Amino acid sequence: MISSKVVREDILRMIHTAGSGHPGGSLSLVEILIYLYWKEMKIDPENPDWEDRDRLVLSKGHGAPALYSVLARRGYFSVDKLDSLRKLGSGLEGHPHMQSLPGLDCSTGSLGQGLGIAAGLALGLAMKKSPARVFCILGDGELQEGSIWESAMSIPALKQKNIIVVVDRNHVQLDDAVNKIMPVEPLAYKWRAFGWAVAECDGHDPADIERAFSTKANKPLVIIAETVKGKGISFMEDQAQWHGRVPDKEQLKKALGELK
Ligand SMILES: Cc1ncc(C[n+]2csc(CCOP(=O)(O)OP(=O)(O)O)c2C)c(N)n1
Repeated sequence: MISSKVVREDILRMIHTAGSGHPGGSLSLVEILIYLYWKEMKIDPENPDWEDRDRLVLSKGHGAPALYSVLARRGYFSVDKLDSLRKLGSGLEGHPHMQSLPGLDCSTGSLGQGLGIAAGLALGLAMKKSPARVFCILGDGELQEGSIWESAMSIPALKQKNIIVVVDRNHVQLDDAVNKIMPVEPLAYKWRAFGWAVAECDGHDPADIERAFSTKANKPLVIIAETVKGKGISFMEDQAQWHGRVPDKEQLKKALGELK
């Protein structure tokens, strides 16, 4: 299992080298993605197109640097390739493009679409009698998109059980706190009212993440993972200005130093 420190270093270096990208919402995803790719998902990095693999839909596609680091570290492609984030033809697009990189199960970036795609994928897999499950990661600001709630309503209505949603509840969206722009609370209550089983966890504590994923329910499961935007870097934590800002040379040095 890779350490979260390595993935955070990758994210910071990649975005610095690319001169573009989203550090805040990538750093909040680290422990969730590590848990999924090392402990929860049935996958085979040697055979990324295996039909019965579990799928991941990173609906908040701007968190791509975290996903690319985890995929590379898990063996889907060479770690050296991480230097080519956002370079034309590299396959490491600013937002995931599934035709360009092994290990990607879905192209995303336009917020609000991932849960609907995940629902369709899960339905298709169930019709084929595949044991595969679909994991879908949503941002909390993304929950302001109405299309999320259409899917949240249809998934329990269709009795879909091969789908697990994780909300990266970092409380900050593009330019301010979610609570100030359009509050999404009471979040657990809303999902329950739509027919979901809800588990809550500390999204940076691997044991607590594992506990949440082990929730047994006869309904689709949503995990609300409490996280910190910019987690691990003092001057980025909880700061909306680090949603889509690039660390310069000095800031990168300081950030990497903090991780040590
Ligand atoms: C449909 C759509 N509208 C706007 C954007 C631009 N955008 C990118 S990230 C973002 C904020 C998302 O906030 P949140 O879901 O909380 O993500 P996180 O804080 O985890 O990065 C916005 C508005 C987009 N990608 N798609």
